[in-house]
Amino acid sequence: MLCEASCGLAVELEGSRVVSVRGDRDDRFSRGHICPKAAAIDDIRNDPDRVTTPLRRTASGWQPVSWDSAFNEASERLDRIRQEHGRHAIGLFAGNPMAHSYTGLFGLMTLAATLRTRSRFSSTSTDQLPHMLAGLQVFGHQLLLPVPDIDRTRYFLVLGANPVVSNGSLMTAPDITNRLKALRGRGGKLVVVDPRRTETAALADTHLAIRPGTDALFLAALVRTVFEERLEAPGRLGRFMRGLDKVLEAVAPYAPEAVADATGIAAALIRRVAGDFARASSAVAYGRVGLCTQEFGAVSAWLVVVLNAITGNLDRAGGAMFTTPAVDLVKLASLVGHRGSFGRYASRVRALPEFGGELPAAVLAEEIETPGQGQIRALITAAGNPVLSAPNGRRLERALAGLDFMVSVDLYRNETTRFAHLILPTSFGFERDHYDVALNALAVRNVARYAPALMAPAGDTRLDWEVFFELASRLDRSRGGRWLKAPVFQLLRRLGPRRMLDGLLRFGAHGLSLSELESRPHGIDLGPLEPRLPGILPLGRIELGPQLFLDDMGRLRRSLAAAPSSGLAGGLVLIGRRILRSNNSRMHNVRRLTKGPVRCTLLMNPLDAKERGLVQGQMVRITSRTGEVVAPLEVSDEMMTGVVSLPHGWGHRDGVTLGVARERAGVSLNDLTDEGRVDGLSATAAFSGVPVEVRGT
Ligand SMILES: Nc1nc2c(c(=O)[nH]1)N[C@H]1C(S)=C(S)[C@@H](COP(=O)(O)OP(=O)(O)OC[C@H]3O[C@@H](n4cnc5c(=O)[nH]c(N)nc54)[C@H](O)[C@@H]3O)O[C@H]1N2
Ligand SMILES: Nc1nc2c(c(=O)[nH]1)N[C@H]1C(S)=C(S)[C@@H](COP(=O)(O)OP(=O)(O)OC[C@H]3O[C@@H](n4cnc5c(=O)[nH]c(N)nc54)[C@H](O)[C@@H]3O)O[C@H]1N2
Ligand SMILES: [Mo]
Repeated sequence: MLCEASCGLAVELEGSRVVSVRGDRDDRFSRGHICPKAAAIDDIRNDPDRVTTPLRRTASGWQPVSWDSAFNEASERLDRIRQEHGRHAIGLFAGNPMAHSYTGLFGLMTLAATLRTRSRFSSTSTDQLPHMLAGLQVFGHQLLLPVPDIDRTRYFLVLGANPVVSNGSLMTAPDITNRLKALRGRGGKLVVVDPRRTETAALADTHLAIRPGTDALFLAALVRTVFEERLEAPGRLGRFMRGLDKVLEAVAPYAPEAVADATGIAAALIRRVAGDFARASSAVAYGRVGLCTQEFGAVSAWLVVVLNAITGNLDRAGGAMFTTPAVDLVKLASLVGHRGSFGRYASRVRALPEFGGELPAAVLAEEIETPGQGQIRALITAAGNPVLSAPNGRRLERALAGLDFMVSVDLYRNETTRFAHLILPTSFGFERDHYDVALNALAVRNVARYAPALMAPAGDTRLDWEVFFELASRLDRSRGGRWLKAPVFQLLRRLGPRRMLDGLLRFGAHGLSLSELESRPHGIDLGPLEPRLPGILPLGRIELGPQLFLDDMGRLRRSLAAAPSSGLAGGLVLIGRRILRSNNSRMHNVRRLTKGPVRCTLLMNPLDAKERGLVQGQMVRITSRTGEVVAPLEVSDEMMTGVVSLPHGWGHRDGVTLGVARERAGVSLNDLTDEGRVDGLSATAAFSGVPVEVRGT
């Protein structure tokens, strides 16, 4: 519902009032586990600051308006802008919560299809895009994302992820901590590669502190070492793999000795990890946000796949496996010939590449600001808060203020939606039924669970999909009803999301139905992950050395040549972190979660603090190319020297209606991140490794 672990909840109701939310002990997948965020679902639902009626921004403040007049105004103004400036003048930004609502996704797809704009954005390009690009290029589909089989592996190599806090990502695994403990309990090894000794690293056999942004060098050295020591053993899938020779050539410059200084990891350690990984009876490398959001994010994501593949750990128990989901989006998309896309066109101002019909979030501000044909003049945000979640939020904020028209489909008047002319408030949590189309397909076991809506949408709110559908229909109508004639939308309109879901379940590999799922509220365990290759490969082959990635290795070589020879050049670089009692920017108005110690602090190694004459608890000024913030300092040897960390999603500003969040507003990491720093291949925001200065105040 709001988190990727998708734990089963037991909700006790009195009428339509929620009395308690607990972990569902009978749940077939999560077995009773939950984290503090589960109980907060109902706090958000009942939050007095929540917007529960459509709001219109006027010269004299925000006024409630009827849905009909809101829809009329939105569709008329959007339509006028489209007529005057063309369809690309309307932008659409979809945030992370949409990935957690199947009905919302259906609605969003419909709206996007009606708008037919190139100015589409989402949190994908601040998150998992590198993995999707690797999936598209290597396996032939952007949604073919292998999941680490953590319950059976003997060696788990984690790069740039902190699942003990994040609850796992692109790896749906409730109660991850116990799963990691079980891995060690059966004699397996956990190795964590992270500039910070995280909560996950604290559970590991080995923590390797890596210089931010250098994972591609480290991974290339691992791959090279596997070849050099003749440990490569692709196994049964070898005959479907292409390009192994090109990979070998591409990693040639990266001997462990050549990357040790730049990565901060000793050559002997790199050799040991390569040897142990390749020799383990099963092993899996896994990288997440820290791996993706850096200047070599795509190459890093690709090398993770390569490492798993050449050691025979792709598609085998204990390795990197594909799920057999009850709703199979890959199969469905392949059926209509849709595998995903990359670089079909480029952004107008900076010429960064399209991915899956979207442009990178890093160009949103400039596309709004820069005059010319295709300039974005109107924006729809759908469950997104890019002012806090996209790089250089301050610039974006100024850009939003200059839009001709903006409409936000959201729960709150927050840092982003306060710039909207209209806020269209939607349902949340228990107010809508739930089947996790995306996350059941990324779970460490094959599972399926459906939860019915427990109550009607609060106040005058509507279901997300209804709002998107209505907006799409009105915009389409003014265009003569052309776009929504496509069979899939006709079907959606006729059947509604629930029956559509039922159809998808029946069409899926397990032939389930919605009524079957409804009769089993604790979910259905469809067993451990099974080998699926080559059967599900759209092109019948594994392209281990896609030209796109090979070409980008030239850039990596140049970065190595330019790297300071002794690791540190004296300056500090900034990375992000996540906090258990928080979820991006959207849970800070829940007192149950924000009480206790102040969590929006800058972490710094004691040596760096001493060198600057800084002490625990004092306020420090952090400056980057794009901005400056002041935050309390937390001195901690968790951090490697030369690296500081600030959590993202904070910095609740004036003009928002978030009473609780404002009490402890914190500062926004993305006032410091730089929209100019992107992964040179995928254009994912490179949040990691921003050069900063830190001084006392
Ligand atoms: N409690 C909580 N849970 C969440 C979220 C949340 O905000 N709060 N957000 C949800 C979302 S949207 C997602 S996508 C997932 C993300 O899930 P994860 O990726 O597991 O979460 P992060 O904590 O961002 O982990 C990234 C790690 O990368 C490290 N890192 C930073 N730069 C580098 C680098 O250059 N190299 C390496 N190797 N490591 C680096 C950071 O120190 C951090 O420990 O979490 C989800 N779950
Ligand atoms: N520096 C840095 N920046 C990052 C990251 C990082 O690690 N470091 N992580 C990135 C990642 S992984 C992600 S996914 C993005 C997340 O970025 P966003 O998706 O932009 O941010 P969220 O905080 O998840 O904001 C969600 C918005 O949706 C609203 N909302 C919540 N639930 C619903 C709902 O059910 N319906 C509707 N209509 N609205 C809803 C909330 O009020 C909020 O406005 O942030 C990215 N930004
Ligand atoms: Mo994310």
